[in-house]
Amino acid sequence: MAKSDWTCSLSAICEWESPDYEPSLPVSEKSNPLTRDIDRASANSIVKMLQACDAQMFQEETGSTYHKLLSDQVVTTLMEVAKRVELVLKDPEDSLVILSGCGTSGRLAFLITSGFNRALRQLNQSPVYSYIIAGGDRALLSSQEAPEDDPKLGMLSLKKVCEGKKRVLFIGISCGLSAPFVAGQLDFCLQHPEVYTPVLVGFNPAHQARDEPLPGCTFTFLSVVQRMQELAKSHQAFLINPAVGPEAISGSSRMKGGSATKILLEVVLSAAHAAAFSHTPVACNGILLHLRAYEKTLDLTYAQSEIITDLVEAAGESLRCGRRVCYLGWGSLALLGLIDASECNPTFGADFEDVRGFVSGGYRELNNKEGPLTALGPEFCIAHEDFLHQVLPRLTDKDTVLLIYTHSDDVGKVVDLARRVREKTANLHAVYHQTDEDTSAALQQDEISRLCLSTLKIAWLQGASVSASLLHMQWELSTKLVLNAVSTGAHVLKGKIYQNHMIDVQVTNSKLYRRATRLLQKLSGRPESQCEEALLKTIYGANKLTLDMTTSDVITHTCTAVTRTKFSGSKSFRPMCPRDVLDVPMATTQINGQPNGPIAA
Ligand code: S6P
Repeated sequence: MAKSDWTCSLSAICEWESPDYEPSLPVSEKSNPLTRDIDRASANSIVKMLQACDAQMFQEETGSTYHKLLSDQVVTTLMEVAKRVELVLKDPEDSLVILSGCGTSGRLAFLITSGFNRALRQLNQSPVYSYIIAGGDRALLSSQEAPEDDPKLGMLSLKKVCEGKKRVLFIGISCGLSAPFVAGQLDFCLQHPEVYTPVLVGFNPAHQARDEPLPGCTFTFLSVVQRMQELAKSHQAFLINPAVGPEAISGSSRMKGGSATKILLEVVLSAAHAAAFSHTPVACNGILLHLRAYEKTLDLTYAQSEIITDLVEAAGESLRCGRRVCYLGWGSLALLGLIDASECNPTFGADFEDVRGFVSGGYRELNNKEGPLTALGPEFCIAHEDFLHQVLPRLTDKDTVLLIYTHSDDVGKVVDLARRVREKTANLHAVYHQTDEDTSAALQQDEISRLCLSTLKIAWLQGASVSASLLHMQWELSTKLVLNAVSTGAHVLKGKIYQNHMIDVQVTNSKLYRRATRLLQKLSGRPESQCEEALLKTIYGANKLTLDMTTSDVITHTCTAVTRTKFSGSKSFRPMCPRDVLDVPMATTQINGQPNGPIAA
């Protein structure tokens, strides 16, 4: 990066912390000054911007209003929560640790609980972790944004999972401190302190929690947080809410929000396991070392930014010409592929076939509560066999395929699949993690590299200080960063982002409804009431709004929005383009001058 660019980005790194920067928005909804021009950037610059945004997760506290990931206050709370988990691990009878969330937060709850239950089984201990995702298991693989708005559903699903339990540590994840589903669960915990200890994970300061009334409830997310703050003084509730800076794509909490969730909860659960099973008491130093290991993960991953750029370019080209990107993965890395792919619909208005993930072993490997979901439709066919039957026959060089694996997977199987894909497309790439000492699969790896157009190989040091489980968690984070970059970068190149805002979004819950109204305001400069009116006209497909429409609540609006499809009649939804709803020319010089082309027809 040229020196002048650095100077510019260094000020941009901290700009969002100024009290004058988008003051009405919580951190999780602010637009990141680093990515203001991401829509006009080359693949190479996109990757650099994502790297700079991710690095903000580990920015030191500057004495500003924001606590950061490495702040004393955050580390202390992580230790306290780890000790609570340790108690459950030592006396698991009638106890549970529950991780719950909506969208990406629920998917990460699943990923993390699966990994730590597996670790318990390996130690011949019974599993104590359970996950809840709004909308049930289908939400692990597809966009289900509406259940997020239902506090009662959250409460009922928590009650159901905890039937008969005497002690529950409940960890609610809501990156924006905003999901009513999670607020309902936390409220329930606060009403039953004899059983439940609530923990909230999110990435806004407490006062920025959402204060919108919830239908049928006397509480808001903010009021729940305030009650928790009171109880936190006596360690009866815990708040883990460092600021990690605005997302690269405004509000896209699947990115840093998801990564930071994974980091924080793995740090907590790992410390608890070490204390319960390896005589290593929970200590500040251990927590900090683990956090720093994740910081190194970012460095090691982005050290490969040239190859990540190649992947973004290849995937972007596929999407631009209406073709697809496939992730073929093994083990938990494959799950990160499924998660990344599932997020492309709510973020970019993508069709499920645009970016699709497949896992070796299918639902057997996934081991989700509700079992195989294939009956729900092709979107839920996730095994490599499904790929071979449904996708492979139609693959061409215009499709991009990524193999995602580590040296501890069955590399022979990776070679077999690579050969079969190579017969149909040369556009094959590998994302591969290996320890520096391991050479066992060297020959097979050479063969894969020969078959692939590019190989992103990350070699990790496995010294005495790095356990196998830490290494695996680092591989997962690294894979998440690479896949987030590929899918985000590719959709940016396709023209699905305006400045750094999502513009092809279906307004399927109240958070998205509010965000859409704000975006219209920002881009048109018109008053809020006029923008909301324009949005409603689009939702109801009406030139004139009836009294019924204007007096309905937001949930009714979003339920109607769910039924709307794109006017083009294409498989996916119509871009929520401000030009369509306001009928005013947007900053057209910027849009039309882009290499990415116009944002909406
Ligand atoms: C965000 C993703 C969404 C969120 C969900 C929960 O990129 O598309 O599905 O994960 O809305 O958000 P939160 O703030 O409660 O974690």
